[in-house]
Amino acid sequence: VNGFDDTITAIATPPGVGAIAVVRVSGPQTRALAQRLFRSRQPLRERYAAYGEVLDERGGIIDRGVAILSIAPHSYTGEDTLELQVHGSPVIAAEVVRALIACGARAAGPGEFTRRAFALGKLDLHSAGAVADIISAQSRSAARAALANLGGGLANEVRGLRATLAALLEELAASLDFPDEVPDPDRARVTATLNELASALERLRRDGEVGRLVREGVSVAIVGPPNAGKSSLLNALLGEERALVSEIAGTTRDTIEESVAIDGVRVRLVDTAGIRTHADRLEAAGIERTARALESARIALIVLDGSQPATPEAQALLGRTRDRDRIVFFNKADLGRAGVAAALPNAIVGSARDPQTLIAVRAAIAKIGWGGQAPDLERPHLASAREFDAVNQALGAIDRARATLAAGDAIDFIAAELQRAHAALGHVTGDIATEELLDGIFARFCIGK
Ligand SMILES: Nc1nc2c(ncn2[C@@H]2O[C@H](COP(=O)(O)OP(=O)(O)O)[C@@H](O)[C@H]2O)c(=O)[nH]1
Ligand SMILES: [Mg+2]
Repeated sequence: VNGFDDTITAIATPPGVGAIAVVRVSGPQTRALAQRLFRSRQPLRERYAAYGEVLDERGGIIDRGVAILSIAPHSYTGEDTLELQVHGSPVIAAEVVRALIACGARAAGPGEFTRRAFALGKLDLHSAGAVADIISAQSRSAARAALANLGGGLANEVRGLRATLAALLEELAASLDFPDEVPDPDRARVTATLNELASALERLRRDGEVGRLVREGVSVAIVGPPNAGKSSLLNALLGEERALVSEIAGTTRDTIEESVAIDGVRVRLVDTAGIRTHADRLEAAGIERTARALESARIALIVLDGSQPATPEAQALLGRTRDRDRIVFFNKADLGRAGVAAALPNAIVGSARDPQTLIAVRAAIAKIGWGGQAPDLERPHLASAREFDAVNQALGAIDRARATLAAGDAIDFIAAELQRAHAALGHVTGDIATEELLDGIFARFCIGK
């Protein structure tokens, strides 16, 4: 891409009043605009902060502030850029943008600065997505994981895989084009290369699942009969008295959701109304919500009173959740173990008041949620459904190519599949990207980013 011919501008700081507001400019007219609209005693030097006056198109002073000029290609977008830091008044920032537009700049659309950076080769498409993920991260660990994606490591890896595919394709093409001179490629060797490619892609997909986990967290529904100690367990895991605890059955009638971090992963704990058959109307509505919470949660944490013989409700709940990911916790072990079912060897027997029990519950959540090993947040990983799709398509094509090879079919079928895999991976790095695709990706950015 040979540069853009227009110059864009936008307020980069959030709307509203703040300490400072930052107005950004990028494009070929940047230096001329800086000359005209910023006046300082010392001339503006590349990448030095200068203090001076921000002017309007008639030379009137809008504000005093700081300007930083960056010269292409050493800037965020890869173009000449200017950042004007003015007092954090929306009126002033808007006035600065207005003056810039009056002098020839254009208002930038969402993500347009980053889109230019991508177009000019400053970052790959995967890293561009990471910029938006950092900004929208909901937890410290999600921000760290997104940051790992900023470096371009994943794109490099995917480009390596594409290069291997391209080399194979070239080899296949040569034997297709010159069947008399070039011998057919060795099928065993091609198969071995495809096996390596497939395992690299499968690893990418596994790492991607970990990233998704960190971003989205894991939901745990705490369910069980009234008075089993569900709210007590929630409070103990949170380390605070969030839910009302009482000896009166049916105290919790609504679902309460709170998050805790386990191994850096956000775990959303949903405390629910106890499940029992004879309930009043209000309580029945709570039980209805419990059923929904149970359905949508990744893990069911079933709390039963282990000191009492099991009730039919407890048995029904155990039966209903037999085939899903669940943790069975027999509470109130300090009062006895009459209700502990010997047939459930993985159940936790203990007390919501006992720190050792809480450790066991946390470990059980970690084991089901992410295999018990703290996820590695520093490794770049697939981050969007679009990227997962692309890798899945590439894997599918490679699988079909392997099957074709094994069946001894013609080389041109294999080449067609490898071509597909090569193209699919190009969508991850952005080496292949249509305008529609880019529109969709950058639409979720803020203006000024
Ligand atoms: N002895 C004993 N009592 C408990 C334990 N856990 C909870 N309780 C008590 O059991 C009653 C019901 O607890 P709560 O958390 O409200 O149960 P929920 O209805 O399942 O939410 C309360 O009086 C708690 O203090 C425990 O481990 N041992
Ligand atoms: Mg409760």
